[in-house]
Amino acid sequence: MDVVARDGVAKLGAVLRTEQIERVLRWLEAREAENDELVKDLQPEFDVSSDGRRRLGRIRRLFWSDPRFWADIFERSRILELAVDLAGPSATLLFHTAFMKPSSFGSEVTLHQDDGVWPWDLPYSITMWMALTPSKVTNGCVIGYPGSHRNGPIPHVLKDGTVIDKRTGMRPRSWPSIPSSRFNDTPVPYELEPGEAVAWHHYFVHGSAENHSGIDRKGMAVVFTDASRPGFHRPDFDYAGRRMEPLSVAEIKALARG
Ligand SMILES: O=C(O)CCC(=O)C(=O)O
Repeated sequence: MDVVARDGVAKLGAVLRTEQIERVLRWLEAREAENDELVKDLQPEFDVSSDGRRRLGRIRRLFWSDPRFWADIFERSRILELAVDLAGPSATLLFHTAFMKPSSFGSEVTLHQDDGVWPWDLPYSITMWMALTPSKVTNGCVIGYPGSHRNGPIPHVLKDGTVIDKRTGMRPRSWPSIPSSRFNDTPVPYELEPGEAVAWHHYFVHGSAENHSGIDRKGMAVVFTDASRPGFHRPDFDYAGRRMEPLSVAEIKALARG
């Protein structure tokens, strides 16, 4: 897609239908209701309020935890068609993560390039982020800097200022990020209605603010890589040391057909 090549980011319009959004929200609510032992496999991160209330902030590996459910959602929505449009016919699913940002105490996602927080080099990848609730400035929508992908990788640092070198194997205790002082202007907000999506390049600098509103801001991100690019090496293990199972669009369609 030309806009992603030019700006590093593009709004995609509606990707999920109302019925699909409702099914996905129910699936996520079921995970929220599960005990820690069941949800552990989804590598959860929690947000905690000042008075000690705890809610899911992020869960990973959604597709691989329930392939038939997700293959059906992907095939009946515009996800697969857009993946091929944006990453080419060799589009391969690497990650599927829900970002739950609960009302009142949903935490910030600090500025980063997706490439900067991945422990591998992927020659070309795109992230498609889909809103499951209204996603607005008031409840912490995705924000970013159009054009920030043009100069390639930017050094990422940990909270203590340590610069991350992904080639030495990255398992940082805190999430690496790009200091906001690097930018003179304020980031652009990407406000979305439920079902709408925004896609970005792996060098696009983005993040999101805390959610102090009374409305949850739920969204999910899928990352597709172009497995046909020279230099592509299939990643073996994810952040948690778990074996990865990248899936081509054809494999996802086959799963949907059962
Ligand atoms: O959901 C968010 O607030 C941020 C998502 C994000 O940074 C990502 O998908 O890389």
